[in-house]
Amino acid sequence: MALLPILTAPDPRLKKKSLPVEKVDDEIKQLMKDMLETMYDAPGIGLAAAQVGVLKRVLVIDITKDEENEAAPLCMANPEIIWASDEKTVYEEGCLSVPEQFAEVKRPEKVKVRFIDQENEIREIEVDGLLATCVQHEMDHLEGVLFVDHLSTVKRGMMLRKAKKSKKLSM
Ligand code: K1U
Ligand code: ZN
Repeated sequence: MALLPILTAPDPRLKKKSLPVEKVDDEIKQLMKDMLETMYDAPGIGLAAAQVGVLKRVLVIDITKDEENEAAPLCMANPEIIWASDEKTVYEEGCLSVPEQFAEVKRPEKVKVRFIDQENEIREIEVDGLLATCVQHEMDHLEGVLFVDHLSTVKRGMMLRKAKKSKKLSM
């Protein structure tokens, strides 16, 4: 397994659209494992392949793991939202690619997602709450969209400047 370097804004690769994978073969399975290790180490609750410079439609999520709870990872290739609720919810989101910045984003409360899992099986799940928010946040990365792109131009600019500064200070 390997820890992968996480790209931070304004890296141009974060603005690119990722390409579908043909199937979940050994290479994609290994990528999913490395992404999970990288996400747990960060720590974070989600990670899209674009954030580690791989422009493939792959993401991993685990909203459960902490000192008390066991890991319950979700690995998805080619995820598609096939239904979204009209009801919206607001969560304070963060992003490993926009360090130390948080903002409220409004998104559908529930979504149904179709994806290929780590065993190359097609699956459909309905998710809500934080998991639904996280799936949508990670799927945005596959389109080259960051959570700050949901904010006003002024707020986005301010957060990206602060993220750049905080990265410089941590180096
Ligand atoms: O960069 C990412 O895409 C991961 C991001 C996912 C996310 C967070 C909040 C709302 C929507 C999507 C993160 O994991 S940021 C870090 C974070 O939220 C966290 C870190 C440690 C423990 C708990 C949460
Ligand atoms: Zn993110």
